[in-house]
Amino acid sequence: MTTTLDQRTTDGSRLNASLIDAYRRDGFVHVPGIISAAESETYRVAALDAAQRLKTMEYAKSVFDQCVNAWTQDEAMKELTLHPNIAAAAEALVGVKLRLWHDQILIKQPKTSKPTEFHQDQPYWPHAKSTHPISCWVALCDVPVERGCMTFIAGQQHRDDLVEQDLQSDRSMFEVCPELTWEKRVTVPLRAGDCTFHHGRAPHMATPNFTDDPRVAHVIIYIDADTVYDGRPHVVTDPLGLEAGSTLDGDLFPTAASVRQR
Ligand SMILES: O=C(O)CCC(=O)C(=O)O
Repeated sequence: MTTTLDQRTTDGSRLNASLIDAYRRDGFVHVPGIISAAESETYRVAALDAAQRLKTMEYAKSVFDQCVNAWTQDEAMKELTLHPNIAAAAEALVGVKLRLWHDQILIKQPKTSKPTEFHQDQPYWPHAKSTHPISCWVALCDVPVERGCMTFIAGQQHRDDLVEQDLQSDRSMFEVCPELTWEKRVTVPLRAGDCTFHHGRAPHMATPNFTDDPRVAHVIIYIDADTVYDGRPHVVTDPLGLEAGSTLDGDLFPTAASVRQR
C-alpha cells in the first residue's frame, strides 16, 4: 500500500492503513498527494476564475471568499469535486457508504484575511443520521502556516453536544466547551496537491494569510449515504423545497460509489 494517491484511482485500499488508523483516532489526517501537482495547478487557476464569476457567500467575508457548490456551475471544479481519489479515500477512511453534501472554494485573500476561528462543521448542517461526515480540504497552492493552513484538536470528534459556533470569534467554541482550551492543537502545513480529511465534528481553525498570494483551497464534503434532511435552513437545501425527514439523494448528492465509477 502507498501513502499518496497522485495517480487516479478508484481503490481506497491504496491508502496506507496507518492513515486510516490516524483518522479514526484523531478525527483528521494529512494525505500527501491526493491529486498530482499538475492537477492542483490546473484547479488553482480554475478556482480563482470561478470565484470571480460565481456568487460568493456574504457570511465571513473578512475570513474567506466562499463559493458553495462550485461543482454544479463550473466544469473544472466538477472534475475536482468528483475526483475518484477523493471519493475512494473518504470511504476508506470512514468505512461506511457516503454521498456528496457540497463543495466549496475557500480563498483567503493576501494580507487582509482573518483567521477562521475554531469551530465544528456539523452544527451548521441540517442533517440527521449523519455520524461520519468527512471533509477533504485540498490545497491548490502551497499552504504554509503563514498562508492559512488548518489546525485541529485531535480526538474530539465524538462531541455531538456542541451548537453552531461563530467563525469570526476566537472565544465562541471555547465558551461552549471550555475544557477544549487545554487540548493540544496540531497545525498542518500542506504542499499543493496534498489534503487533510477531517470529521465534521473535529474542532478546527485556519490561520490568516499573511503572504502576498491568495490561499486557494477546495473542500469536498461527504456525509453518510443515508443522511436525512432535518428541516433547518441551509443554502444548499433551501431551494429544494424538501420536507423534514427526506433523504438527501438525487443528482445534487451523488454517492461516493457513483463518483468512483465515473
Ligand atoms: O479554510 C478555511 O479557512 C477553513 C476551512 C474549514 O473550516 C473547513 O473546511 O471546514
